[in-house]
Amino acid sequence: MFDTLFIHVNLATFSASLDTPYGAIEDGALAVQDGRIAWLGAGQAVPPAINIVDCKGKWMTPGLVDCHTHLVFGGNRAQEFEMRLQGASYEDIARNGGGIVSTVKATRAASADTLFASAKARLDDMKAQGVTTVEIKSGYGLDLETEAKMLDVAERLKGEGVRVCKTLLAAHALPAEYKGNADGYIDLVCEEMIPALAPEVDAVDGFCENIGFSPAQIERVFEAAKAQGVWVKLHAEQLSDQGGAALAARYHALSADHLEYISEDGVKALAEAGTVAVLLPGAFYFLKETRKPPVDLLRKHGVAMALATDCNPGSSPITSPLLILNMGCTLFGLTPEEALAGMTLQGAKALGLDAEIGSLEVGKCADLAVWDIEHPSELCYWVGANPLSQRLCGGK
Ligand code: DI6
Ligand code: FE
Repeated sequence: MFDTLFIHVNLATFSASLDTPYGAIEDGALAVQDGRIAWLGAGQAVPPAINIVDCKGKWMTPGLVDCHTHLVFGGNRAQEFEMRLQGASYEDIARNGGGIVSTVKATRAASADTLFASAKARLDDMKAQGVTTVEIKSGYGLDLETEAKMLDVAERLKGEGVRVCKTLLAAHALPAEYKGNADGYIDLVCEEMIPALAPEVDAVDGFCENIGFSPAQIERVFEAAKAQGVWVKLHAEQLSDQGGAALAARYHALSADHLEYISEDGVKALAEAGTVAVLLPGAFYFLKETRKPPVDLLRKHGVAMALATDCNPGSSPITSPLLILNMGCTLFGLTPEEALAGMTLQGAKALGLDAEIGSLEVGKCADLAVWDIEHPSELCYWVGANPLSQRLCGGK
């Protein structure tokens, strides 16, 4: 006897073993036992279960995986939004003491409880749209104490019925106290912050950019992460081509993220290393960028593409994974199947969790979303609607 059996449900499995679009099994059933998927198949000979849920023809997908967020931060940057609407650029604002550095001030000043409350509200929005796994980066502390505070808040969010992956993004921006001394700050990151916080995190990230850190500085961060045995990932080629993606690939990064300015050589490097390309159309939209990531090249070289909200106060104040699915299609030209795979299986891969989550397969965690839709493409189609009917994380 299984714990729970979902019947009359169309399954968008995203399983590589099925070659139907979306890995679909129509009018199927899925059984859950001890928090894992224990059985699934077409609807005829279903196994017995204690609890039977008739889904009446709804669709089930893997729970959504948001593999790139900056969910924990103090304050917000609506006033910068006003400035940008009057013509200031994101880079102008960053160079004039606004931008990431202004969120750093607010995050340092905020108590852990305040940070928790605001992050939880954003997380609740995501969960209400089917998210069962979220990655959360630090990076608005830029000192050991505040980076640790952010990661503690992320840890506390694990109590909210969602899987949380924690990423140390100490190399996000240069804090005011290190102005003119970026190498000195990278010393601090490599010698103190990474050794102290590596045991708390799943990965180490950085921002490789003109307004962030150089490839040489990021390489030092990656070496320090490697010494601690932690995975790396990188914000690369968002505003210019710095060769960050190739650098990330050399360190077998889980993912390289943004990639609007990536070259074909960068794409080839990702393909060879098996590094996932995480596309973030929310930031592209919100910053009114015009250069798109080269989706055709990523396809041509067989690079896995994930999609994420990049939820953050400066470039993507977005808590809706469904809106991002739509933007992935309308702005970047993904097919709905690619977009949905990007927020399930490929998102899981970008977190190194694809053996556990991201598709409907026997043995994987029962992280499930049931949607009141007639076809999976609807999840990319509606703007502002929320057809979620049921959400389970680890069978609960
Ligand atoms: N790129 C981004 O889009 C975010 N971080 C990054 O490295 C922006 C973060 C912010 O503006 O607060
Ligand atoms: Fe980001």
